Amino acid sequence: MATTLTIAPMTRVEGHLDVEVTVDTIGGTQQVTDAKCAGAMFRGFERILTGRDPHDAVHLTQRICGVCPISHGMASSLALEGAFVLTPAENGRIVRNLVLGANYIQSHILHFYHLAAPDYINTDGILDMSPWRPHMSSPDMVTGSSATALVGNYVKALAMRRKAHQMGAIFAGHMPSAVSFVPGGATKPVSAADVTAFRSLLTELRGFVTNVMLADGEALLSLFQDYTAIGRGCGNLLAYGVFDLNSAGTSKLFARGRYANGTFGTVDTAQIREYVSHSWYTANSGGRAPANGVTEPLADKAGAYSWIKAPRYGGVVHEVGPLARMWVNGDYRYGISAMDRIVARALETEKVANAMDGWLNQLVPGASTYTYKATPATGTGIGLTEAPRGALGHWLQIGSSKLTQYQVVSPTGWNASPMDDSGQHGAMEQALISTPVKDLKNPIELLRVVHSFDPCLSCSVHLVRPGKKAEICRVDVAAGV
Ligand code: NFE
Ligand code: MG
Repeated sequence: MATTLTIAPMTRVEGHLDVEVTVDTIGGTQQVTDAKCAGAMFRGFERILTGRDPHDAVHLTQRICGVCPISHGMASSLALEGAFVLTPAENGRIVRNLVLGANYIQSHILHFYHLAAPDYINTDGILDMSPWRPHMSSPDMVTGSSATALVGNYVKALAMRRKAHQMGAIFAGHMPSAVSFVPGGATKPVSAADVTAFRSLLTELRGFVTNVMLADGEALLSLFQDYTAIGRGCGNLLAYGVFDLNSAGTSKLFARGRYANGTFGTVDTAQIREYVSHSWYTANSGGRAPANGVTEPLADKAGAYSWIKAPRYGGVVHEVGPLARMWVNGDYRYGISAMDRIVARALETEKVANAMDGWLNQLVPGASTYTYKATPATGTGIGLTEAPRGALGHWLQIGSSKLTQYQVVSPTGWNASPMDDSGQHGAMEQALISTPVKDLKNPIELLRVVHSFDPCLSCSVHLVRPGKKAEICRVDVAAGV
């Protein structure tokens, strides 16, 4: 008999995510047979931006999210540089990469220790307190001295994240949102003392990532091998690429590319459309390329269940994120699964942190950090980058020197999207479907699969749905649905 499980809202994600799955027994295995992921909050940033001075976009879009603001600052800077026809100064390009790298390190440590690891640790008898209570438990969880060690690293990771923020703030002026980012580079002058201070924090963080986080990641991988076969999803991967290694953007630390139906391919942004048949937006908002996107909310729309639109590439569902980046770039090709996402993210942290040390050597203290150009009367720009959670794009148009159009397609929009007009489930929904669920009262498998994507709902729907009461960590088990 089919059972419906609702987790509303899902905890240990950024923002408001509701997950509803149907569980049934097929071939003797109790498993998920249908899944719906719903972004439960509308925010309207795209609408806020129109009519503004284009420079405002760098700062307003960073307020979309406190976890990945730097990526939004980077995407809007790149989009404005396209519209202004402006190439960033070398120092500015490097400074922005260093600040974004600091944000990657902070965000990936946050995901590994504070959002994902608790799904694998049983702290009974170790920590009977918040945030460890209430919690789901299962017999496969790490216990005893191994759990104590992981909890110790969880606490150390809090201090490491603070240091990553301090490091980024040296060139950002402020974290988590950067005040120094501008079209043309970054306004913070570079001094030799800045480079020394940054390197000192980076060296400490690199030690933690390599010696502690990667070791804990390897331990989880060996203990939870079954999760290399769980949560595969659509199997298609998309990366815009990130960390420009030259000011023309033709060389990147992570390449732009795609992997679909087992074949590698290039990325043509003309292939991207957002669909809304299952999202709370008007029909006029659907089937559009982001350059001409429309965001008209329509609460209570029949058949809709999310504030997230459904972005598709050539009509095909794609997953984005660290695994997609590492896969496309050739750094990680072991598999696509819940555990592969976690391991690829940890390995990516080390790769980015190591590259940052080299970028520090390329800074020229005292040299210009940005190139100024007056706002044009008209222009069009696309800013493609990678947030920690995956491919991020900003599309903008300028008319009469004001923003006339602004659209954001965020990583969690790709991963946590609802069904599209063809009825295809989003990447995370597909990853949930066929996930085994051993204990209906403790469906920990669902948390592990969802958390492997590191979803962020603040980024993906840019009013709380009236009449829908938020509840904390509720699991409804309604039989017979
Ligand atoms: Ni709010 Fe974000 C990242 C972006 S996820 S965390 O990383 O953009 O959609
Ligand atoms: Mg959008």
